[in-house]
Amino acid sequence: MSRTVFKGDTEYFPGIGQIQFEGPESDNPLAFKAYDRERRVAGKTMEEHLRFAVCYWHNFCATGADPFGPGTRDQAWARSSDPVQMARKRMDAAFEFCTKLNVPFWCFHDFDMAWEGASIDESDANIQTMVDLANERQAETGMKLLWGTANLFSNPRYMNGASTNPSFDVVAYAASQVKAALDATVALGGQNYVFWGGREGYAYLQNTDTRRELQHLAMFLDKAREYGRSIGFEGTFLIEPKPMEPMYHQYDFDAQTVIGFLRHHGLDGDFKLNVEANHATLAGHTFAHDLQMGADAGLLGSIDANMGNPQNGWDTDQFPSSIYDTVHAMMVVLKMGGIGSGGLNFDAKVRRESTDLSDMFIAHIGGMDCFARGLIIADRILADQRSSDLRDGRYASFDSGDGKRFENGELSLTDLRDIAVATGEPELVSGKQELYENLINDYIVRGAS
Ligand code: XUL
Ligand code: CO
Repeated sequence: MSRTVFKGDTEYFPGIGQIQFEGPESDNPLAFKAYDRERRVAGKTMEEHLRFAVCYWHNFCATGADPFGPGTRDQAWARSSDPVQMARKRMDAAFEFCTKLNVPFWCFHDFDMAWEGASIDESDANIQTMVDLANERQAETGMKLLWGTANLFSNPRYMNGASTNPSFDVVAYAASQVKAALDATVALGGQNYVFWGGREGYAYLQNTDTRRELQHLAMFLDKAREYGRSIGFEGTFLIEPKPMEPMYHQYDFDAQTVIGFLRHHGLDGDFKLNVEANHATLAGHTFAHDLQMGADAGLLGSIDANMGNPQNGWDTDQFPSSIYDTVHAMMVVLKMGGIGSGGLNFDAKVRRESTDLSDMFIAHIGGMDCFARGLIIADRILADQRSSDLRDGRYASFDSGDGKRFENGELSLTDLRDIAVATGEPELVSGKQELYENLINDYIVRGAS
């Protein structure tokens, strides 16, 4: 279903209509070359597979400021000294942008959608005002909420963490924000709720009781789950791993760390992972690695789609432009049977130097086409018998006989020794990595038409 383009009092992206699919031969920078919403791939439309979302913070709040200089973007919706007016304009700009791009979903933090008041009650009222407006906008346009979250990292009170803060007062304050953000997410029909533990970690080990902080984190998540379920939230809670930045060391380091934590604390029935590409690479993994760890555990819930810069280790949050990476990502997603109620949220920002309003469209179109190509190519690779033979064939010795008995736990260490003695030196079997790499490149070069 197509979204109705939102028309407010002001048009914030004049001269740009709803983005259309024009195909691979088009040279129109404001058209999709590969993302054809209704095209069916592996039994579903592209829109159903990819479930794209636009994020509020990088597009409608950030200005392009960096530690060395101020913002570079001239955004008409940000020209107001009154926070109420500004929040309303921002929401109009967001719904105009999302519906012109024709993505099905959006995502927000409490205080990028609304603004923080002088007290908790005031903040809650501000959020309520914006939730009411967002509900109207969703009804008018057909947009849906992929997830909501609370910003528990920007306010100075969270400098030592939110739920892992050494001060109980801060933990309680963080809870007030999560409660309001959960209420907002439910009111907007959000399908997921995200926890990114930005400052849940530490800067210095000797002044930190890591054991206690991790217990507090688990307790906090448990209470959020309890509250969410009590108000009728039926969606998935998501933890977004990231190893560092802003903290020196963050607790939700990577997919495997979070999986172990969730299982240890009995949270894995309600919580899954929101894997972000640039966070996986910051942890020293590939994007596909963290996706695979999540998928193997049955805990891959959603994706923050972006990419880092290979020349440095920062979280540069660039738009995905590597087809090689999206092919590998979509192979994981297709093999696990789809992303479920999650989606692909572009947690990405245009470069500080990209100052035209149209650059936001161009960036999203590029990211969407990149994942659409990844989807089509991944589906073709998986349909090629050689790709499964290459992998499954390597484990064939476990499919029957003693290998199968080992998998079933029927062989002791002594049994294994006896088998080794009888068999002698194992044969060397090639891993065929280069053959697999060539196969993938062959499909990438053939394109996604
Ligand atoms: C920060 C980040 C966040 C989360 C939501 O690196 O990725 O924007 O996605 O808090
Ligand atoms: Co993110």
